[in-house]
Amino acid sequence: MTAITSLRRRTLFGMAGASLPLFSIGGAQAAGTILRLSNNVPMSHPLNQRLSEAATLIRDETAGQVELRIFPSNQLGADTDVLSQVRSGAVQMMTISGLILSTLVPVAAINGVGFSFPDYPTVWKAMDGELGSFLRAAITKAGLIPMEKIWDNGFRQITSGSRPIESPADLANFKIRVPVSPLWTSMFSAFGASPTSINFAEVYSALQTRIVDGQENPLAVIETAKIYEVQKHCAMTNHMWDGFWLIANRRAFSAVPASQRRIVENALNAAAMREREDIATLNQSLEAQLKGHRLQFNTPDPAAFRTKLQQAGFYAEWKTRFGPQAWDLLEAAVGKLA
Ligand code: X2X
Repeated sequence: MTAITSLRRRTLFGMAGASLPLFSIGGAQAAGTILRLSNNVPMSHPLNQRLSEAATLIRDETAGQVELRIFPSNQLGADTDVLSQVRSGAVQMMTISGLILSTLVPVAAINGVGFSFPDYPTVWKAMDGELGSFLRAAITKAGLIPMEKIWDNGFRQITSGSRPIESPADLANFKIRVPVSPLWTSMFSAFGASPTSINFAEVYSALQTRIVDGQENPLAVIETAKIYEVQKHCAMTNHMWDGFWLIANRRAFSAVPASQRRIVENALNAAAMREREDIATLNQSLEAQLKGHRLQFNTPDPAAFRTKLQQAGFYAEWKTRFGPQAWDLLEAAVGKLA
């Protein structure tokens, strides 16, 4: 390929879609696609381990025509900024909590309703079933392409620096970081806490400098992002289940030839299933591991927290905000909530 054709190719690709062309300097290799995928967890998190494997598989199965480039640890920016970039096509893919995605697709926060999911079998039945389909349709309608399988973030636990959280009363005026999402703010306000919205990119330093006293995240995140270095206590509240949707910019993803797109989708969905298993395995050892890092654990009674949310009108409010169709799908999976 001459320099001129490769340049022209670049221009054409640049116009056709936001995905970047691959072209070799002075080589005969035809152009392909680079898909940049951003996420907020460290490389050591199973999500990035499985994404890396998927990237290798995709490269091999497309004979090098599609390169999935993984950017862990918010290297391309904080979640809410990267979401804008994925919408514009400057970044082609990201994994994102449905609750943060709800700033664009309100109903995507519904899996985060406090104490709705009792266990993992219920989570996967709902998210791989009708509720998940409903949510993917809403995401698609907003102009993004969600992969079929949602990745596990996990059941969330509350960590703190000053004192343990044993009951809802301990959350009164507690300065807690929450991700940028109305549902999170609403839920911790209902507990009487003082929530501050902060992107995950800033969480470690916010805890270190005591801008906030605590945060909440699944154990796999607390471990891999070394949150235990800046927190003392961990209350096993399991107050919500949270997952990562893998979304793509529609123009960029549609520009990938259909046969290659199928390879990408299959690899990513299979990787998500393996990542769920990784987290399940890790969940059996993480508490002991984190105790080894001097994090102190306690297990509060979830009933008191749930009652507090009920009394504050949290369920009634969110039932209205999500609408009857979505709420019915959630309740069909988890049972009556309010
Ligand atoms: O921001 C968080 O706390 C994290 C990593 O769990 C999410 O992406 C929601």
